[in-house]
Amino acid sequence: MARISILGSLAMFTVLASGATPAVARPLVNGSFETGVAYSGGPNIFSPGTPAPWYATSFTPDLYDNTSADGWGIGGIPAYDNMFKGMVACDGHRFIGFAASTDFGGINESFAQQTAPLIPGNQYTVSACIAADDLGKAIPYGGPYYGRGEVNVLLDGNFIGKLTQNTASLTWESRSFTFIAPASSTAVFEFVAQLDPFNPAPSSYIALDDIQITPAPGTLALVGLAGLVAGRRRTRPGGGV
Ligand SMILES: [Ca+2]
Repeated sequence: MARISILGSLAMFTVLASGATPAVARPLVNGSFETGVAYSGGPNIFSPGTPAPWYATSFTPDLYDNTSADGWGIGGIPAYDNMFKGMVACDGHRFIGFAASTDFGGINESFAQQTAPLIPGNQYTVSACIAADDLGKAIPYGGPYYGRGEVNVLLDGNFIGKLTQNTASLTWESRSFTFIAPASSTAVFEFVAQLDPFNPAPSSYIALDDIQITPAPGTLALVGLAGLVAGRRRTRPGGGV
């Protein structure tokens, strides 16, 4: 009986693991900003350029579009002294730019998205391409931006991790961190521009692209196996299965 039970458990485990595949799909969408209208009336620095399901949560993040079809082109933002001029998207042809500045009393531009539900207790990795234009541009618009700022990532308003600052100007670099999904969450992820933590002129204009939230490989399998072990332990006192 015991042998049959173990085999049955393994079979059930396999079914659970394969049947639950859709639940571990990546919850975030449009993390590369490739789809959706950013500027219905043409690029405007006073309007947020966050294509759905992204939305701005503070001031007006800017969308860049290397095709110039919907956003600031490869020439950069003219009013910002050609901010990110010549910058090719890290992935696809669009990316977002946003600022942290000591000007205007201090601003931290930000944007957010409510993703598909998270699985409580599961580990996820947040990753992105990050870049900074630290050439001292956009003086009338919160500049000059000399910093290489960071990006704080919030889940439901709570800090879960940081995309750390660049080590070079105008260069895409990969950043990531992991977090454990809480027991309860509305799955609202917010990305908030931060000042350069080390530069005495800390105002920073930062770009992000290819944002991904990826379930950790094997996390579900571990959860399933733990559940089966717990289940077997519970059955033992009941009489020999
Ligand atoms: Ca992109």
